[in-house]
Amino acid sequence: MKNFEALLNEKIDLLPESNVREAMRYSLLAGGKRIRPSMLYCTADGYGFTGSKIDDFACAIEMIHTYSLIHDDLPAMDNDDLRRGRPTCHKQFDEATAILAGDGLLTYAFSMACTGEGNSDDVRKAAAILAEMAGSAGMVLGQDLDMAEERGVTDWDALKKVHKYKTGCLLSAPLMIGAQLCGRSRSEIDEWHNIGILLGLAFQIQDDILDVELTPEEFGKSNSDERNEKVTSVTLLGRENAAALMSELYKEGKERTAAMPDFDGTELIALISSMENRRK
Ligand code: GRG
Repeated sequence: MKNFEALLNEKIDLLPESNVREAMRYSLLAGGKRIRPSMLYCTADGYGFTGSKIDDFACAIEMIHTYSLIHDDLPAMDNDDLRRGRPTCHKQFDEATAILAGDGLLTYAFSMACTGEGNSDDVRKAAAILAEMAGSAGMVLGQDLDMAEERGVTDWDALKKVHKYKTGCLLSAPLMIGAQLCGRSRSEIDEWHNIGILLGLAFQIQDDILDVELTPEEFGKSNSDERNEKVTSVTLLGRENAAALMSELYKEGKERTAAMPDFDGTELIALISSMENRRK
């Protein structure tokens, strides 16, 4: 991960010079935590696998994540001003450029996943996993449910479903893709999917807690939940119960990671522990 920032920058450099390219670079290189690519590197490492296809997918996942943040911040969605400690893409550039920057990152991600070293069946299947987890059976569905939730869903089961798709799917993707690139079985990939959904729920609950505990400056993003009168795990369960559930979910995620066959979970479990301790 040491050179990951440089790698992302090099990938952007390969695109033709343009305003939209610089908007893509602006949001991509604004200092995110890089949790999803880290999860992919740790998963591949746990299976003893290296190779440039891991780098391609790591960049692809981070680009898709960044596109989702850019679009989520738009006035038509959460209408936020601050992201990763800086003005959001549409504030720094303009709305049209921010939409295009998101589109550019999303499409470039699939170009990277599908080109470069190797064209094996595992690479094709890994690209299909990425599409499923990011698209309208995954994160996009979650965003749609989230907007419907603003129009009236108020119970915990409905909110859990939002988080499963909106947050969980893009945390499942690196685990599933890592396993797929290592040629693991469908049943193991399904278990990684489940582990990612658990971790996604824990991560989202933590986000809800941090959203009320931290100032926007400390958190690096606008606290728009309250402004948008959003139902969250904290408003539905209370802060203490939410925190207890978060810890339980992280614990289960680590236990199920440790139980994966032929997998050395040391690095991934350490990463999950660092996620659990995050304060931004
Ligand atoms: C617009 C299709 C579309 C989807 C948007 C990602 C998303 C879905 C919305 C962003 C708001 C949100 C609370 C998402 C839940 C996932 C989450 C906590 C994202 C933030 O991820 P971090 O903390 O961010 O990894 P950094 O900036 O560190 O990369």
